[in-house]
Amino acid sequence: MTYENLLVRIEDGIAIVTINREKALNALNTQTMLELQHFFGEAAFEIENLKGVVLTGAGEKAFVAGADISEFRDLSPADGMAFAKRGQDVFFLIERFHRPVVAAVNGFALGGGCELAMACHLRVAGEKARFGQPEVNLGLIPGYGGTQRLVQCIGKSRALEFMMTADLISVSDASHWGLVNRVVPLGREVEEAKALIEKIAGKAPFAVSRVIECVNAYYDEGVDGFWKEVDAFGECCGTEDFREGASAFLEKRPAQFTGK
Ligand code: CO8
Repeated sequence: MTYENLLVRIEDGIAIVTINREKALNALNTQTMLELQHFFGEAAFEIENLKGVVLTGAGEKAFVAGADISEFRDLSPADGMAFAKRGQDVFFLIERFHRPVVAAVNGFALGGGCELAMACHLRVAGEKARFGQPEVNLGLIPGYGGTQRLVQCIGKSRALEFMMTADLISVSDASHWGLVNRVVPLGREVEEAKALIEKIAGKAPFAVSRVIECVNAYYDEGVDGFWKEVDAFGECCGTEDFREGASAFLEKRPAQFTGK
């Protein structure tokens, strides 16, 4: 698939994916969602020795200012459901991706943009980033998983206030509330996100993928996360990287993980 709205480059084994619709503040239109679906569902699996993905927005103003409002003025209830479901499915691909996905939030992360950042495993935000779920201003609610992931990220009380008031919050509040992992100087978002992925890439990749899976299991209805952990722990014990990690510790040397 040739991308119109995503720029993808690989640096040191890390995919930097930039949503490139600067004039519309990187709003998520249908084409962009299809491209994200293709990248996280197919293309990323073809990148050899991928350490992780940094997701960011083009320009200095916005990470993503939401779903593209021009596309949904005339949605019927059935269309709205289909729109929301399709978006949620794309974001699940990100949340369940086997390598770390870090949002480098370089400006406004509003509506679907805030939801996209929350679907990533980690969030690194620049000092001028602003977060908001302003859908009630449009007569809507978040539709890409925001009502659920916000509660997971910041708790029910703050999530309700955030969504019902539609207030935009500063990066310091977002950090205080636990919505972002790191606040970094303006312009450093991508580099710091890459540094975080580099750090994780020094660990055993299979174990990291199982951490992601088990943490996600906590939120999966009908899944016993404790059992999932037992299962994944056993799987890790069957890897060469486990032998290497334990041997390296006992031999007082750095571990050399191979991903096997
Ligand atoms: N969709 C489409 N275009 C947008 C969007 C958007 N979300 N945000 C900004 N733009 C466009 C503007 O229309 C403008 O275009 P143009 O230059 O052609 O007029 C351009 O980007 C620049 O924007 P502004 O002139 O408004 O820039 P300002 O600096 O004055 O304001 C803001 C910046 C505060 C970010 C302002 O643009 C804004 O409030 N944007 C909308 C934010 C918003 O409401 N986001 C939520 C959208 S709804 C959503 O995300 C729901 C997700 C779930 C959907 C489920 C399926 C239905």
